[in-house]
Amino acid sequence: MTKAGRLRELFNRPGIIRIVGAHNGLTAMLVEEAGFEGIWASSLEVSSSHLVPDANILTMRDYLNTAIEMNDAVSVPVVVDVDQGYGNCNNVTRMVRKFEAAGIAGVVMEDNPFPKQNSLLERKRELVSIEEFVGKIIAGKRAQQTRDFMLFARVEALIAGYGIREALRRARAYVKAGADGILIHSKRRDPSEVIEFVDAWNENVPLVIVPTKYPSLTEVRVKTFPKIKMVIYANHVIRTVVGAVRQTLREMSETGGIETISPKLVTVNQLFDLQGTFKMTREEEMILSKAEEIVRSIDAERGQLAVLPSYIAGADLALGARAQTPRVLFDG
Ligand code: SPV
Ligand code: MG
Repeated sequence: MTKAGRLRELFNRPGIIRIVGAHNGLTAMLVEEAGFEGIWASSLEVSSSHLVPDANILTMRDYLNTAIEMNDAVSVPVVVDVDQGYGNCNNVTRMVRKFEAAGIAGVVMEDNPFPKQNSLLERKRELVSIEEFVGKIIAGKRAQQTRDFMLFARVEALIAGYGIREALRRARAYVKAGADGILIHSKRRDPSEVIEFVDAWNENVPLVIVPTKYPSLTEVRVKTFPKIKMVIYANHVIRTVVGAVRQTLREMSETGGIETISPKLVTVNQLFDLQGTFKMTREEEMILSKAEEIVRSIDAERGQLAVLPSYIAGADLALGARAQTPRVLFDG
């Protein structure tokens, strides 16, 4: 099954889907390891990891490359935050083709103008017209090649201060245009406006929320609103990374060395394991012994002095230290 198929399946089964923001292969893998259902390729996480503002400074290609790295690292679906689609409807067409072809399960596109600014930033903002964004959704849905790929429309009307009525008006238009789900975003410190929106929602399309600013809406409470199907924990990994790295570096500097910090850290062997080093070595040895077996059988058939052909000698070098020099085999 494709990852888009898996995401669809998650939407069709009971319960909420929890996806967590990550910014590279390692952090995506850690999210899966912790048991979450998917990865949020967050523009805030990815731009922070490049140390540039979350304001379309990175390009679609930067986000695509990072999403591919994350997708390769996990078996769960990756949902990519594609900002406003990196331009107009023509950019959206290409964006959907590229992310879908890369095996990404779905994308979330927001009705912000280009360049965007992060939704949690306290700044005055205007959204694009409903017509423009509806056109972008139509373009995105027309561009997808498979049935399962999901395109979510993200409504920024509450963030922009346009109010619930406008948020609902936009969301309904986006559903008509073909959106597979609606992300209703809010930066209020209490969930009341999101709950008001959810209560008024009567379309047969699931809702998605990002409770960064209203963490009191825990999963136990979310489950009492069946229209909310997916929760995004958007930026908690990169915030953890910054805090943890700072703490380690402070201790190393203050204690004048690594003696106190070393026992508290993940071991180098654990890193090797996470990287797949041991698995790689086992495979390498298996391949080498198969290669040796082939050569032995050929030599046995010929029953004569044989020199390893140069392509096998080359393979030996590529495979590492076990056979660095061409060997002369004497059989019988
Ligand atoms: C992100 O994680 O990049 C998001 C969510 O878009 S927010 O930062 O809340 O806008
Ligand atoms: Mg974002």
